Amino acid sequence: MKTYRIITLNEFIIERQSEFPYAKGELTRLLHHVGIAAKIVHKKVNKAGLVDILGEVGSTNVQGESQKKLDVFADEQFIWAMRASSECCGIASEENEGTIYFDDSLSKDGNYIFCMDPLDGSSNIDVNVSIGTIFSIYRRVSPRGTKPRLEDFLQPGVQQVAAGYVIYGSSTMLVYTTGKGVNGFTLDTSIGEFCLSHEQISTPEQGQLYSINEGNYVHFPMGVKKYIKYCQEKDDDSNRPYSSRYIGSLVADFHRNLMKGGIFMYPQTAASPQGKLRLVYECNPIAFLAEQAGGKATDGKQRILEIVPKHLHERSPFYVGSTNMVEKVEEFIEQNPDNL
Ligand code: P6P
Repeated sequence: MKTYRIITLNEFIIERQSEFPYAKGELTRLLHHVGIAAKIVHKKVNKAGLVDILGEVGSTNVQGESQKKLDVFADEQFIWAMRASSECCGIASEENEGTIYFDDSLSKDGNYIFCMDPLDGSSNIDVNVSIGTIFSIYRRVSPRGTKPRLEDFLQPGVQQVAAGYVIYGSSTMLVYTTGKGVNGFTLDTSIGEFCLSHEQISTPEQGQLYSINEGNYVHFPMGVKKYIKYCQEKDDDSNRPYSSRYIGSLVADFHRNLMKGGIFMYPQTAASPQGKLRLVYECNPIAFLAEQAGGKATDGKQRILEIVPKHLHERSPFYVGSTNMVEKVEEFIEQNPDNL
């Protein structure tokens, strides 16, 4: 009888490191340390209701949002892990206005920079809704051994060498890509290892789910309004109406649509004329994963991964998921230009 043996994240990374176009151990160490930080954050998130780690630190992050202790904790853990990897020389994080750089001997020669939203959807922590860490890895473009420059962090998404997310949900999963497909690992707490559970994830080119905050409907571009109505109409192939599914936590909404097929949309609204989601550490990593799984990601007009960021925390309208659905909403947007 064939005995099934689990493949741990570290074993998988080492097995696949020959696919990585740079020095073998570098990516291995980076992703290994992402895994360590994810396990530490998992432990805290899982007990959030039990220990006094809820509630607000009292400070606010660069977005003006009140920081909950878990945001700060997660930010610290991933910064620590990246420093410890000795491969990362700098970090951009949603929780920090400026970039962080490591000038200690261990890390200042690192070839990589790390961009992250350490705990996205944290407003859901208190109500036990899935939340996530989103990350993106680039090779630095400034000279090795010098202080990283803003240009290292404002590269277009096509330059990502790896990207992924951790979803802290009914189970904790790490899902990542290095440009050779998308693989998912589920944390087995009995052995403290992320184990390969979803190999070569491929997202359906057509889905039945659409995800958008319809509370903003009146402010959406006309093309988006028409697409939402299209999703709600019955058609003769009985594909539609689609079901609306919206959690309000990007990683949770995206992960469900990635696995089942669907589209996630966050258009520009009155409150967020450029969209709400951040290009560098939310849209780009999710877009890389979507494309690697056979899906698509645009700002409604252009490929997300080709946008050259101008500012670290800049926002972008975001449409991501099953290719047919993203192309359909782009069609509606093109046919219904807004006289902005
Ligand atoms: P809204 C969470 O705050 C977040 O950044 C994403 O995780 C999520 O997709 C979005 O905002 C939800 O925003 O305006 O619908 O509550």
